[in-house]
Amino acid sequence: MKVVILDIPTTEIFSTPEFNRLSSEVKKYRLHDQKVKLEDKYNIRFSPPHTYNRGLLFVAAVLEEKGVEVDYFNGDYDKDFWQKCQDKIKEADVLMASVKTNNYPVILEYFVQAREIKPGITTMIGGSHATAMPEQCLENDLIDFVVIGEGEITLAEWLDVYQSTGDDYSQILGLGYKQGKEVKVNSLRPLIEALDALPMPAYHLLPGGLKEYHPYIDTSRGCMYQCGFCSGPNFWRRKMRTRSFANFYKELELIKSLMGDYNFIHISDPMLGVTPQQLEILNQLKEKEIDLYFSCDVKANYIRPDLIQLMKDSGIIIFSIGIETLNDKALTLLKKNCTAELEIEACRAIKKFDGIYVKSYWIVGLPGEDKESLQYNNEQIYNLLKTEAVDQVCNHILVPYPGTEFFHDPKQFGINIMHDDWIHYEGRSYPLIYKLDNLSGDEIYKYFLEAHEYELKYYKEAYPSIAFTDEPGKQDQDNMSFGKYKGRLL
Ligand code: B12
Ligand code: SF4
Repeated sequence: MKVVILDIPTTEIFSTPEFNRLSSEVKKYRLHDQKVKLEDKYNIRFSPPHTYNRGLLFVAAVLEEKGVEVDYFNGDYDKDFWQKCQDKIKEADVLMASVKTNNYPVILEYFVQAREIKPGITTMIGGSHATAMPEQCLENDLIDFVVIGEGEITLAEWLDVYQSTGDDYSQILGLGYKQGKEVKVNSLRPLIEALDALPMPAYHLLPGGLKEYHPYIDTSRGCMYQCGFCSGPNFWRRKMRTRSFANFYKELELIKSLMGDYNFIHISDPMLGVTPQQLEILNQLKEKEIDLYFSCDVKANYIRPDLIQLMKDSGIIIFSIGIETLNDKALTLLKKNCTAELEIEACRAIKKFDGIYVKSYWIVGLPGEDKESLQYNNEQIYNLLKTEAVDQVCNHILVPYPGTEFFHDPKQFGINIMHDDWIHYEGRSYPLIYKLDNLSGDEIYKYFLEAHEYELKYYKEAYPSIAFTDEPGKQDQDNMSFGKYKGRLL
């Protein structure tokens, strides 16, 4: 049996010339800032920025374990992947992809073409969007199977039925399928407890090898929080499971052996340093001389000096923290369990440690905001950079993703969603797909752009002697546009 996997992480961002100019300029300063504060200090060697979907590499590993021949194509690394993949599609039995909301239309576009190349090819999707909207996905003729939530065991069970003479999928938990024209969605599968029993991600399938991508690893799966903008809680049901150190370290050594001369890895747990097993992993990692540096995500709610010390001793030098907003009313509506004061205290506590770099993530246009609070956030962005409470700010516009209360019960939050044209469900796209009762989409976008102006104001003061001469906007357009999408299905 043959399977083709399409990994298409990058999709079109419908931006404006103002945004392209600002973000391109900001990006250059950020890179410079990172070079001065990190790369030169630690001799960090970052890998190329290509990205891959780690979930799909688990999927591929399960298929290979079951003796399936897998061809994997990565649209971010290889812009000609579609040319190369067509012959493989002709020979394949099944076509698989992972679906986040805004790459869904792009994936459908490829599925249309795949069915022209090989009529009747079986299709299967999984991922955040497929998990949040299984029925809606299956109503599309292009989708035969949907895997809801974690994929490994569901996929293995599905394969047994698919390869047998029978076609009874009704007993496979976590699977959506069609019986004739009727859409069927089975009950949810319990989360996988034995993470150590999972295969290692199939890194050997990455075109060009792992050294061509920014690598990441996790110590756990899941998250206990329920931030209103995140579909993670719907996916992971607010439970966390952690790997053993031995299993984590085995993957870390594998990654290191594949990443060439680069020495920086992102630890992608939604939150690191909360479970006792995660602390054990960090404690053991700090004893190893693996000569790697890491970035990770933390939350203000649980960060404290002894944990920061432990993380630093384990090689973590970039901490990303989701501030989102400094408006307590909006933070309450978000169910962040955190106040603006705590967010800032956490940043300052991390920055007290010498040589640590703090990235802060912000969301513009949350319910509970008004013009004054958005203006205040932007002024504070400048102040926090200036007083070195944070080193970097990354702004996104709110996207009410399927799987969140903001999407399924928007009125309760004063959110008005305009359409479900998924390609626009991206935190930098314009025009916005929603407005608030008290703020139009254009008003929110104005504050989003101004946030970049405040960031630039700081950088220009911090690095007055730097002049960037490249054509503004060009670099960003190259990075962001994924020109294959034609939108003919919308
Ligand atoms: C780590 C993370 C990242 C990492 C890595 C992302 C990646 N490439 O996978 C980084 C930082 C790069 C990232 C970036 C982005 N992310 Co992110 N990210 C997460 C986070 C915190 C955890 C996801 C994770 O690693 N899961 C573990 C892996 C193993 O699970 P998985 O990838 O889902 O795969 C499993 C199943 O889904 C299933 N599966 C998936 N696909 C398929 C396909 C088949 C055929 C089968 C059988 C099974 C299957 O099996 C896999 C193995 O169990 C979640 C939030 C959360 N708490 O879940 C957000 C989340 C997934 N991200 C999100 C978004 C929007 C983004 C960005 C678009 C943000 C942006 N504007 O740039 C980018 C897109 C990046 C990209 N190029 O794909 C959203 C997706 C929402 C949605 N409905 O689309 C989430 C849910 C957060 C949110 N805001 O709600 N992200
Ligand atoms: S944003 Fe992060 S902390 Fe909040 S629910 Fe999602 S994964 Fe968890």
